[in-house]
Amino acid sequence: MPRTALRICPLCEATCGLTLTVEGPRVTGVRGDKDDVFSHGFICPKGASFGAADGDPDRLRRPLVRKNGTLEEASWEEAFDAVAAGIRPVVERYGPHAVGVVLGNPNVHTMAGALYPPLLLAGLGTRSLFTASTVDQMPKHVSSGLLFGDALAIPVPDLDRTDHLLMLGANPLDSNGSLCTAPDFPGRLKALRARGGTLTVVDPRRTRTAKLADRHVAIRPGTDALLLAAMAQVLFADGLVALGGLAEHVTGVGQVADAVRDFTPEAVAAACDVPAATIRELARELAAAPTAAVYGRVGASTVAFGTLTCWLVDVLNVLTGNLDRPGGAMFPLAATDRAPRPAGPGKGFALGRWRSRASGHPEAKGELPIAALAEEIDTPPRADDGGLGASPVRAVVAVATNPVLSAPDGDRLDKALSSLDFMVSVDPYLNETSRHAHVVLPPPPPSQSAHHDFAFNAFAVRNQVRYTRPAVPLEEGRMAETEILARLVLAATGMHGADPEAVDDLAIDRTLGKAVTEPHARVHGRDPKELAGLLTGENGPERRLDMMLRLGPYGDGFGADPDGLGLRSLLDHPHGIDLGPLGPRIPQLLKTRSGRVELLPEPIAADLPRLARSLDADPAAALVLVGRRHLRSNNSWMHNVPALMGGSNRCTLHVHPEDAVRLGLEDGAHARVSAAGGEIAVPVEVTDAVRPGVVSLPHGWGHDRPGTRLTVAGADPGANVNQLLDGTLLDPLSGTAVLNGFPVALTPLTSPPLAQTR
Ligand SMILES: Nc1nc2c(c(=O)[nH]1)N[C@H]1C(S)=C(S)[C@@H](COP(=O)(O)OP(=O)(O)OC[C@H]3O[C@@H](n4cnc5c(=O)[nH]c(N)nc54)[C@H](O)[C@@H]3O)O[C@H]1N2
Ligand SMILES: Nc1nc2c(c(=O)[nH]1)N[C@H]1C(S)=C(S)[C@@H](COP(=O)(O)OP(=O)(O)OC[C@H]3O[C@@H](n4cnc5c(=O)[nH]c(N)nc54)[C@H](O)[C@@H]3O)O[C@H]1N2
Ligand code: SF4
Ligand SMILES: [Mo]
Repeated sequence: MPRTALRICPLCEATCGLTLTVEGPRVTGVRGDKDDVFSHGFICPKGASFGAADGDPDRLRRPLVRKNGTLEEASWEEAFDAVAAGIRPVVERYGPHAVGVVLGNPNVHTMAGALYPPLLLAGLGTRSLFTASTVDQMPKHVSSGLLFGDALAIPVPDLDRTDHLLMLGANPLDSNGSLCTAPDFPGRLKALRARGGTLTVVDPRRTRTAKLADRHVAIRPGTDALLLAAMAQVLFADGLVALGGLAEHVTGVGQVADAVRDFTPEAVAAACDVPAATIRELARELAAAPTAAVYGRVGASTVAFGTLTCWLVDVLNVLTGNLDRPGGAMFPLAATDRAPRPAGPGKGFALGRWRSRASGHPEAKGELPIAALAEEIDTPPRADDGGLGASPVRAVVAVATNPVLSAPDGDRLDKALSSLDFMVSVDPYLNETSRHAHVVLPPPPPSQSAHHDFAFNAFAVRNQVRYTRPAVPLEEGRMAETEILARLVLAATGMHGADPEAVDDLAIDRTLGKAVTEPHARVHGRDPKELAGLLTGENGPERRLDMMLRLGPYGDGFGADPDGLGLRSLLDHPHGIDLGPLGPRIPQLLKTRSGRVELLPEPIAADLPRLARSLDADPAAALVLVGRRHLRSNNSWMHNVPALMGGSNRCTLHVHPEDAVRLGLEDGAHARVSAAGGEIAVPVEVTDAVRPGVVSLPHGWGHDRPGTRLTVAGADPGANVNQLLDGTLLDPLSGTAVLNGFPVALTPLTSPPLAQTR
């Protein structure tokens, strides 16, 4: 008999509630959960294929262990024995930093990914951490760290109440939103316009989002920082700066005025290819709107001036008095966040506490650039020590990551990974990256995992909380991903064989032990053992969720507020609990040394001359490439779901008709694209959806490497855009790869390539 079960969708940041139809172990139907307190029944085509993705026959069911060079199915016991035997000797011989930890995007979509990697890193003591953040949002973390003293304090547009939204480098109609969790983003944008608000989209492509907007500004890629600096200049010059209630909590406004003085609209217009009059209008509209929010995403982040752009986004929010007020850019408060502490100075945010070995890249938020992972493996030991010891990375722990496709220069990384002493991948697929592992530990499909959004509730446009237990019981022979990661922590840190619940107990002891010492905490002075004994839940992860909820801002404080939240409340409300619209959080949220918003932090000021120098370049000289996402895609790992493939979801190069004529390229024919890191051959699609001088290619393709098990993806592999990059082009403050707006050259190919040139 079919039954239904609820599951929060893990396939993008919108976190829609799904109602699954389940027959035996299979998900046979998917609908939007109309009772979900946040998504109200919304579902997109990707969510609708949850069942197909969940039941993909290529998903691994058993661990794989390399024996005599080939990966073979093995028992879990054998697999973890191999992990312990592989990692410990590397730690003992070369030191902890010789173990690289690589964490990919799906970690923010699983409970396991939120709960265990911090323990793995602490237990290993390694500083060799590489994550998807440095091909994504690290510039925003750095900007927030410097401005607010907290790299995780990222304001989101108050989408449902704002009168004016200025969006740069984001295409939520296809991505469904990012660092702005909002189920039915398209509907919310339509509602904004229906209530008389305005939407401006800045994007070199006329995206589906741009088509919905009141105004589309087709900027030249990589120049948003100039545009935003000029808008700030106009606000100062026209006397439009009005911080409102924020004024007493902000320092450095005068310094920002000085810093942007020369970035007049006239000075930047040619570089941005946006008329000076338009830039003035954008600034004046922003200042005049009753409430407004500036929001930038991937196209404003993975660019040469990523951190400056992200900083300027919030500078404009501050200067117009829109930061932290309803209808502006606000800070969510998630149920598992730490309860707000009293306002006052904090520890601030430091950059560059250690450096990568090969190129000396400074760490940011404890991470090294993932673009430098290959060279951290293949560069010989050196005496020059930036704080990581002399040894290169010799072992890799990879969780939910496919950097061979998602990071620059996959060919070099491919070789580097195959040279490691040891590699373990926690991944459901044997793909371009996991094929190099000595051990592959496959998590169960999402229907068999519990879910709570530790990450995305902190970026949600409405405060709410939801939890779903596994929709389908764990199949025989499978292991929950939480248990896989707990055992991995034990195996990697010299405690192989201990009870995995010990890992959760350790986390609980540490957190409660600290909480009871904090003077403002509601559990101050209580006995941590007593508190631990009060926790409920069927397993370690549930008890940890219960603990975080009870200590959190809406929690019961372990009895202090009997009406407050705990795990029990979530189980009693399977469609979630609405915690209301976003509220002001300044000054309590600020953790800078001054206790204020520090509007012109020193590292930002030091990077501004580089921005000024960019004005000297000939803006029209180069043809540049930008990315794009398709509604039915998800980075590199969903090309194996037949229902999502085909149609317009293809790896084609968008070329403007004028450029096509100039370069002799024809629609449907192939072109060779070359750049610093290599060259690829791709079919051309001539379209005026890209502006002249810009071509666009999606990422996550290039499924043509041997030794993978991706039947559907392998049949239509596409080409890996990141092969065009050599890994040296980074935003210097954040170590984030420049994936948008880098120069390329195109030549027509007379016949389609037989195989990709690598
Ligand atoms: N050129 C270019 N490159 C880009 C981008 C771009 O815009 N342009 N975007 C960048 C961005 S924003 C990101 S976030 C990165 C993403 O890059 P990655 O972090 O590498 O993420 P994915 O490519 O999505 O690969 C995810 C891996 O996790 C596995 N996986 C899926 N579900 C689970 C699960 O439940 N548990 C575990 N353990 N594993 C799972 C998949 O099989 C796959 O191997 O790519 C970046 N690369
Ligand atoms: N369907 C689908 N949804 C996804 C994903 C997916 O792969 N597929 N990936 C998920 C992930 S990991 C993330 S991080 C989010 C990303 O979410 P978004 O940031 O909304 O995603 P993108 O579609 O990459 O939008 C970036 C836009 O920036 C534009 N752009 C490029 N360069 C510039 C520039 O210099 N200036 C300006 N102003 N614009 C520029 C591009 O043309 C593009 O339209 O999406 C998530 N959701
Ligand atoms: S919008 Fe995102 S979360 Fe919602 S159904 Fe689609 S993929 Fe899932
Ligand atoms: Mo991302």
